[in-house]
Amino acid sequence: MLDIVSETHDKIKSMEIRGALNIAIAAAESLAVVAAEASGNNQAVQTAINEAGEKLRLARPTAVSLPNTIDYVQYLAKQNLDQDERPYRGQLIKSIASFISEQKSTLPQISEIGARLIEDGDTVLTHCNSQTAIDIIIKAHQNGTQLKAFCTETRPRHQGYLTAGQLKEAGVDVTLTIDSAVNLSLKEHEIDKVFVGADAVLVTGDLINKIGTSQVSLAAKAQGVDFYVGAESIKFSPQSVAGQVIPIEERDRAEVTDQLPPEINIYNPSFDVTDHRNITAIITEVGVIPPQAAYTILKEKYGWELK
Ligand code: RI2
Repeated sequence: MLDIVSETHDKIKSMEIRGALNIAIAAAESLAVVAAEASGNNQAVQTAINEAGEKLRLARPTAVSLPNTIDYVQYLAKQNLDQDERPYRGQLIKSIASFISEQKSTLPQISEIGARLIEDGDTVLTHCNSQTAIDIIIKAHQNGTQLKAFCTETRPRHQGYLTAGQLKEAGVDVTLTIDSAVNLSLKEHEIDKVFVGADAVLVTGDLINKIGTSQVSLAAKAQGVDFYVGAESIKFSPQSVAGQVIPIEERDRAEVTDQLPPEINIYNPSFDVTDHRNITAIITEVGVIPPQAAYTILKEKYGWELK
């Protein structure tokens, strides 16, 4: 196994590389290196891609951008195996490169579309550290929309600190609050809209995202606050069409505390499921859709896989 594959696996697992889109891009980049460096004939290249993909797949279980990327590259590697070696390898590397640039282009497209949902005078709230949600808020600010932002601390890894820093750096008026103050913040600070990212969007339109997202959605629903999800199509789950359940990652107890004796049980789930009925709309690179239309995106983008 090439070093880059083990390194990428370890960086995703330890969350040095994190955020669902970043994970997808990093996996595709390391598979491109495998395609370029594997020795032997086309069959050997395909085997190397398959093995590397299976290793990367184990890094984290919940964000479907990772298996979607691996499945797609493995699908590409299966094509044209009977071609001469040079065109086969060249085409494979080129196709992975165009997949990567397509993924990179989705962020500006979503921020452009999402920013139109923020109006002058709005106060918005975001949870965790989603580049997609952050870019929507920053784009609205750059467009000249007068807005204020709230972000949650996001226990246990405090990824909200990163969000606060990124929004501040972009010149956004940002306030950080503790996770348990979301309900009060929505009311006391007259928050108009919530924007979050996605680790997986299911065929039902339900959302899997950082732990606490579902509670934010419940509070937003109770107070009539719009709840938007920014999600590239790479985060939609074709496996969910077949009824497959996405595992919720549980992480180390030390993320929560190392102050308690080991006989005290700790439950540290990294994600939760937000019911589609609490979601106003999902902002994708192909437009804003109601959560119930998730299957349309899946059919359009994953026809190759759903067949
Ligand atoms: P972007 C993150 O998971 C958060 O749950 C975030 O909302 C989601 O990925 C999407 O992130 P983690 O990797 O792709 O921090 O929008 O566990 O950056």
